[in-house]
Amino acid sequence: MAKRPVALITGASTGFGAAIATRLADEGYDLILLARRLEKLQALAEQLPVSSHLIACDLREQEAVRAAIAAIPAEFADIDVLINNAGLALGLEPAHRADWQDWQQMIDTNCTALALMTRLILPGMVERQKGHLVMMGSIAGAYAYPGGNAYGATKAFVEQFARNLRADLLGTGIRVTNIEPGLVGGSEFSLVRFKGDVEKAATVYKGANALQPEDIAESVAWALKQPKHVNINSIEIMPVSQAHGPLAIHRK
Ligand code: 8X3
Repeated sequence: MAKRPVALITGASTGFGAAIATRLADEGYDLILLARRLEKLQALAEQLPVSSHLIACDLREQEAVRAAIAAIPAEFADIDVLINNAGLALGLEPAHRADWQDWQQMIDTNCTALALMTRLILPGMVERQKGHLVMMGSIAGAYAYPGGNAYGATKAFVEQFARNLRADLLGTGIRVTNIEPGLVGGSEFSLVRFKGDVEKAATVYKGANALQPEDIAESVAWALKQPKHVNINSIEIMPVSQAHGPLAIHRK
């Protein structure tokens, strides 16, 4: 029997990550699921009808990440797809009032950890001359909004990193796609952003008919299943209820 392709998904325990895991299991992938919370990963893996290897670690602990990647069992080691999904937004304060620790954590997770995962997984893909890197960007990487400050900047890093990877990987057959979602409910995104304030988080989605994590998983699955000569550079996706705003002008 042909070996099933392997996808490694970061931030796999909830939200986009869990939806992508579920969708890729349907698409015939075996899975490496990485997140901080082992119980959540176990609960997810139990529901999926595929082989999975679980990695419980904090992506900001670089030595632990390196060790976990080096210890991936042989049957999962030839990774076909890396879904760099883990990331977070913290706070919506204007830059001069923002919490420095929040900025640090977003940069460490959204930029540094994403770059480290890419750097660790890429050599094997290049050796095998195949693979697909999927980055979880955001519309916040392209469009400014009040309070988006460091979060949007981390996603701009992701967008340009994906473009530059394509430049480096030309001729290798490896594909790179940046997914750029707008408003998506049904995940812990706003709960994390507002530090557990359930009411504030719910307000973000009220009456908006926001996208759901399954919509993002659908975009990922579509990009992955394009013919091998097709690279989807980016997918910007919003709910119908969301649109770009006008540029702001302050008048006296
Ligand atoms: C999530 C989209 O608009 O909340 O990355 O920044 S937004």
